[in-house]
Amino acid sequence: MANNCMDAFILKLQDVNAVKFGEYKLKSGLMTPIYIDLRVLVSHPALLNQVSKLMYQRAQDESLQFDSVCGVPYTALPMATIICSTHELPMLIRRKEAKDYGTKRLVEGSYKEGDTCLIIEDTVTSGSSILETAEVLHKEGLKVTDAIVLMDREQGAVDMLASKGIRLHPIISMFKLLDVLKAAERIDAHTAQSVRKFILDNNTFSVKEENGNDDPASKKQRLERGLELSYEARAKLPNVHPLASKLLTVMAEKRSNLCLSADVTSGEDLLQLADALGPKICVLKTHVDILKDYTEAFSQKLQAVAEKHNFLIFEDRKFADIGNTVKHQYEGGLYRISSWSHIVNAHPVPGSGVVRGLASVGRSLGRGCLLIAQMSSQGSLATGEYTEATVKMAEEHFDFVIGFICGSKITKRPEFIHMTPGVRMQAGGDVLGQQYNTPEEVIYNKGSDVIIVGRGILEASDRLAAAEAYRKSGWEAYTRRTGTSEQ
Ligand code: S5P
Repeated sequence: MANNCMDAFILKLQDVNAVKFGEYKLKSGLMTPIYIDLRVLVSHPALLNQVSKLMYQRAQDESLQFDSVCGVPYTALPMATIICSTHELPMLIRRKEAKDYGTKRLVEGSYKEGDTCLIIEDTVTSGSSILETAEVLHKEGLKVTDAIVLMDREQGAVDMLASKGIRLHPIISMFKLLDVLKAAERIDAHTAQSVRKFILDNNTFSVKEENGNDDPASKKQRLERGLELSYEARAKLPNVHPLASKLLTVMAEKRSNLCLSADVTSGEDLLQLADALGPKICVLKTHVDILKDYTEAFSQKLQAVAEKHNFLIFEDRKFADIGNTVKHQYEGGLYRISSWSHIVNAHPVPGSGVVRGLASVGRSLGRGCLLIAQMSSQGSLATGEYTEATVKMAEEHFDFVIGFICGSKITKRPEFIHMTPGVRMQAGGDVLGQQYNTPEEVIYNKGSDVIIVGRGILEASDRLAAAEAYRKSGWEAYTRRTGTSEQ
């Protein structure tokens, strides 16, 4: 939906009193300065139709696969009904209590074990109502991978449900709602600010549970940025790609979010570097086409060093052609990249064919791809809508895309890994347009996951000491950001 249509829709919700400001009690007992009451929508059929249309559209946009739809009782029941009736989809009804006569079923409708059910909800705070419904469906042998909600109060539901293996797709978020109402002068700046503060101060998802630490000082900062799961917790998410899971596990085990950009020009130098610095890194990044003496024996030795030191190999090939061409470039030629590199990257500029071409070679080998969503170089064209479209492309190909090359965190989805180049202890740049940020800035402030460091280490007189300094700096920024403690 275009932005102005969405804005008009939000204003209509307020017109029918579905958004109220004042002092209201939430299901949890907590008092809130804003209350979303979508029960009134049954009295406004045109609006109810519009909600159902938005929800179905979202399912289409996300290419969600499901066998049936279930609305969380009661407010979302008519929404699910309209979606299912309009598109002739099977619906399930979850009873709140089993009848004490007849079949005593908790879920009405026909289904078979292993079917996937899409959950529809009107508003979420913590996500507990969706979880309750999902648990009832699970007991019946159904799978729940996704839920669509009209209004997300942004108080922890996305992260809580993600930790349970359910992706939540909100149509409107609290902050968006506040922005629209304020821009239309329906609320004043003070009200918008006090609601924002309330939301940030009242995140319902316990960080303690996930990370074993609940330091309130850093908690506020984490909440402001969107809650953070530890690398270990992310490695265990049900929808995480096996290679991303492996990388997150390596990072946690080695206490390293450092990727060495091994930009040297001889194979022998590269192998020595990999062996010497291997213990400090989670990924070793190569540009195989700058080696003057590449041989297949080199790639075999590199794989042996990677196994010895437990790091992943990332060939920074930056594929950028049509699917059929990149398929050959990835699989064949002199380098046969797919045979030795765990990770490759691609520019999304050709459209999704580039990912599909690479995936046709790499998926069955368990390889993964990073999409280049932003670049560190001055004047890069990869910004704004291009970056947003890149995230969407990644979401559509999450069976092969494991994350992004980017300057900062660009998606809240914890399954994706953000890797950032242009990192040096001293911010600045080079004469050819490279721009540098510090590890602290990239990991702590910009919320990225992995620092990619080349010359910061390669030009140091003691490369091992430099690698350790970058590892330590990146790791400390991560532990501070997530509230996990450095032991
Ligand atoms: O936007 C980017 C993307 C990449 S992958 N900017 C980059 O600098 N890179 C790569 O990261 C670049 O090709 C080089 O290998 C490394 C940065 O090297 P450094 O020496 O400037 O740290």
